[in-house]
Amino acid sequence: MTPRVVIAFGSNLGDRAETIVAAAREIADLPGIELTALSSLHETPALKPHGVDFAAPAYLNAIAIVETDLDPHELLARLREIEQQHGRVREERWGDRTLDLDIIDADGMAVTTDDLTLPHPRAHERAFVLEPWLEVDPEAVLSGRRVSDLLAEAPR
Ligand code: A4P
Ligand code: MG
Repeated sequence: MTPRVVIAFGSNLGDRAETIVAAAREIADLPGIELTALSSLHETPALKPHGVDFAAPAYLNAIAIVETDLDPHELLARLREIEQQHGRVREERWGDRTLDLDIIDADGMAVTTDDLTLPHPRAHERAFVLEPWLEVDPEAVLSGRRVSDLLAEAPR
């Protein structure tokens, strides 16, 4: 079976919905990738390193499920290119952005390198990741825990 990879979208600058929909299409068009599910867009307040910031522009978040044999590092490089095409500028950590594409999980694979950690180290406690994921896969599991249980425990 082809590995299933979970990709998270986040945008809080520009035309957020248009950016996410366009990025999803660009991911679907990548060679060696089949997009099998895309969640709806969830509006969520910006989480900053010091906590939720209601003064910052709100995010739209979404989740895509893809099937691909691409190595996760290779996939990350493709996602970085798509972020760049949508005008992503990297300044402060967790700063406002037109588009953030994170790999949440790649079939449970464990990766710890300088530029890639899998599963995503913060996804398990983020309702803005877990909720859209559950929408497209009610049986989803992250690091051996049911995503529905993780969501029930996640701070709101
Ligand atoms: N990196 C390591 N592992 C991964 C992975 N699994 N997927 C590295 C993607 N990237 C991964 O990311 C920083 C570095 O993480 C990259 O160099 C990559 O090689 P970045 O996209 O440059 O910067 P970032 O996203 O600001 O950093 P970080 O720490 O990954 O942020 P998070 O944890 O992704 O949080 N609030 C709401 N409501 N919705 C959001 O989507 N997102 C963030 C970003 C903060 N607050 C938010 C949201
Ligand atoms: Mg990121």
